[in-house]
Amino acid sequence: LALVLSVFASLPAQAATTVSTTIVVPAGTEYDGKGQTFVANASTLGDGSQAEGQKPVFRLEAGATLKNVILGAPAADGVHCYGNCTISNVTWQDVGEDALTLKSSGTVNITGGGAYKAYDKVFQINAAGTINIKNFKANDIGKLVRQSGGTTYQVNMTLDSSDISNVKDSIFRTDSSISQGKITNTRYSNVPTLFKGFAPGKTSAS
Ligand code: ADA
Ligand code: CA
Ligand code: CA
Ligand code: CA
Repeated sequence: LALVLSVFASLPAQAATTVSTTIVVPAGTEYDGKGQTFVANASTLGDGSQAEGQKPVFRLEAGATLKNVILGAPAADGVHCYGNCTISNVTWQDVGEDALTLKSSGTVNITGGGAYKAYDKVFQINAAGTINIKNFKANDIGKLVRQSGGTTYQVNMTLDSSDISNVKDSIFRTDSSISQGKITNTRYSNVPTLFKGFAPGKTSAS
């Protein structure tokens, strides 16, 4: 057994795949990363700093699914969703400018996985829609979900059965009086504010 274990221990970890051109997941299809780690080519997609205008590592067209992916550093602008998308078991080890952006209206369902080391935002919502986050972990982040600053469309945000720690700002943040936030069955540690900017009656936590 010791010999078998030592042979496994000496195998190199699988190298990360460097993505130089955004991987497009066509409408209605599924991309299974099978647990591989992907990193951005810093000079073509972005260095994962707070500079705006970086490109995503993955672009999901309407109805696409991304699963079993690890994003390493740099992660540039992460994942962009154009309409409905499903994100399953995706881990951002070191969020870049942000982790995922809803670019056009739809529902984003995120199940499993996690996000770490986000200087500012994890999920950025740039269009009306819904984001449902379940069985997720986040640690060392600015905000978990941010509706684009100053926008007034409706975004419905839910967080369930998750574990959120070491947050600088808040879990859900909006400037829209019609957006809603709901948190259920979630553990927090060192989270100064759950909700920021919501109108009275638009939030609940249980
Ligand atoms: C900032 C910026 C927006 C948009 C957003 C994003 O909020 O003001 O214009 O670029 O980041 O999608 O990263
Ligand atoms: Ca940004
Ligand atoms: Ca980071
Ligand atoms: Ca961004």
